[in-house]
Amino acid sequence: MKKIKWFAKELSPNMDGERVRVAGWVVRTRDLGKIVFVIVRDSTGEFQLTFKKGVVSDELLNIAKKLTTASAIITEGVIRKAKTKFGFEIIPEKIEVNFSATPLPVDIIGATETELSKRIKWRTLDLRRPKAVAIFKIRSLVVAAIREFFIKNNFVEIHTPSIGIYSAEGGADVFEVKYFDKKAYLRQSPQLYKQLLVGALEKVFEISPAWRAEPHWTTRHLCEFISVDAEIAWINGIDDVLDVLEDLIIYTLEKVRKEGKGCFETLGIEPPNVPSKPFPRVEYEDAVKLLKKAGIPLEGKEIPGKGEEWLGKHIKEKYGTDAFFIIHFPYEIRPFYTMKLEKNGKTLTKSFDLIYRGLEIASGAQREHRYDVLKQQIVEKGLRPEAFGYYLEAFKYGMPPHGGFGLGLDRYTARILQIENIREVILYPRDPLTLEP
Ligand code: AMO
Repeated sequence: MKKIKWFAKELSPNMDGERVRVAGWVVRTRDLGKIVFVIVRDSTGEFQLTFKKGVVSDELLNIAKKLTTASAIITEGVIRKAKTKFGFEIIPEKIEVNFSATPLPVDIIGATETELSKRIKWRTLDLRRPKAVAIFKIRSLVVAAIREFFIKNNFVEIHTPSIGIYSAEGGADVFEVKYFDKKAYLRQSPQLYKQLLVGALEKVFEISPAWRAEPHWTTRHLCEFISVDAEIAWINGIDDVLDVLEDLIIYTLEKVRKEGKGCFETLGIEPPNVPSKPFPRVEYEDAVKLLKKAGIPLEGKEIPGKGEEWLGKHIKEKYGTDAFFIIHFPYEIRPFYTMKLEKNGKTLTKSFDLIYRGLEIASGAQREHRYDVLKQQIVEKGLRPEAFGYYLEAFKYGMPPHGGFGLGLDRYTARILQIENIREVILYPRDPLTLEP
């Protein structure tokens, strides 16, 4: 590939005398009359341009004097060893500038951070801060690790429709879209399609957006998120799925620790520890008992965010680990496609949630693969079998026992980075009030 420019992190004093093409955004200028120093930042670091009267043309010196913070600048020049904090400077021979307006709507230089909602509005500018860059480099690394893990383990990457007529996770929080003269929905997850595909491809994964019309305001729910979905055929029970999810978490955290070192340093935080297998498993009923004792009420039968947080601390104290599973949720609070588990006279499910650093980051189950039982469960949940058309019909033709999980990429990344609000790790978050930019 042709080199368009040198990145800041590639430059060094050892390149003394070399001609380079560099580019970035002006951080600040220091004008001493006959000499102007300009600090420039790109997505990898900073360097200094030195404009000295007599060394550079007067035309270049005059442009340097007018540079505003955040102006885009491309320079061709020569590297010289110098007593700067970089150990070198660049003497420009040619520059090209796209001047930035002033004042800037967000602070990209100072120590103070502009409030989040404003920074998101001005994301392009916000991303010129090294800390913001570090967040999205880690996010990119997490996705790379996830994809690498699945491919290494013989999963097939799939792309399934975002628009359809099925509502997989329950009707209330689904976005309706106009599809020519029909009513359609934005998918809440690729759930039903990944199940259909595991009926032939055996091990599949998808990394794609999902939409939930969640009207509530929290730091962990958004209307659009990236779901990492996996589905596996021929399983013997949820243990086979938990095993894959454990390996996925370990693989990603190991890679992030190794390759994300510089980013964690920029952010001033410790890279995450890698939990060891097996992650503790807590029965839903035991989790509920613990929460009751701690005085934390449930939301119906659902474990609330506060409960996950409390359980996270409890498990950390007891087992010293950041990750654990809650297993066997009641059938009442799991979707129709989940396989039931009759236990102690109660109808539970072969399901689980993965809690990491006090937050549910993934959820999954063994699915019901027997046509008659599946159809019955659709009816039990108050849904119409006809509404599931070809999805349901496919189960007449030899579906294997299968199971899988959906992992929220945004929540996982936020927790790796010890960030409370998932909006910080999403470039352009969508919540009930935010459609732009
Ligand atoms: P569930 O609805 O629990 O399960 O979602 C799976 C994971 O996706 C993330 N998540 C969200 N992230 C941000 N904002 C939201 N509004 C949001 N909703 C969910 C969470 C959650 O753990 N089909 C099943 C998965 C499966 O069984 O395979 C499903 O969608 O991290």
